[in-house]
Amino acid sequence: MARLLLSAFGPFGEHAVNASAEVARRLWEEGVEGCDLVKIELPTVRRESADLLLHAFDRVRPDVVVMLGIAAERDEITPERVAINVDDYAIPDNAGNQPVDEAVVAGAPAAYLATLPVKRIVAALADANIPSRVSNSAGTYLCNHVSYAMLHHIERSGAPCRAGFIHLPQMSEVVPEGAPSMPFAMLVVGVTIAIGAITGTAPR
Ligand code: PCA
Repeated sequence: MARLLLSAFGPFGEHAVNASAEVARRLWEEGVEGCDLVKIELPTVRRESADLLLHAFDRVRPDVVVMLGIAAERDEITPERVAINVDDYAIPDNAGNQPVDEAVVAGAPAAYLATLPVKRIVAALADANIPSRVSNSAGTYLCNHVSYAMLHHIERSGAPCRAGFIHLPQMSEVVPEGAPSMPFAMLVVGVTIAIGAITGTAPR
């Protein structure tokens, strides 16, 4: 059994529903094969989000951390290759913070590579006909923020844990006709397959 910490974000900006939180809740309710799953929903607030996540990490001591969020302009599931030490928000977070060109962690390295098997995740999703690609930028907003903070924390603690961020499209059920999205059921299956590719239970 892999101990999995699964994080997701709640609503933010114009997104009254965040598909990542809905998917995480469904997986937590139904369970994921081969995983002892702990779920945490993070507020879309700069310091609070990472503080809560790192606190959960220290308590849970997971083997794997999968962080979820939405990238509403995308229509594919996109595991992120890298997290950068930059907070540069195009819109304020839910507490009104809008840092420009600031560090996530002052004095820390410029970037960390995710330690999830991003190519294996994409291959497993392709096998299931679920649109996916590796992304080389998680942006400079909250998703990159928590991803960087988590990878930095793991690096410093020396914990034997793999971690990374996966951006999801918004769920089709809540977007206007024609906007980029993916049906909720496909998102649930997709994230399940991604977790299987990480923990070794995927059928390939
Ligand atoms: N997406 C935002 C923050 C919360 C979310 O779900 C992002 O991509 O940074």
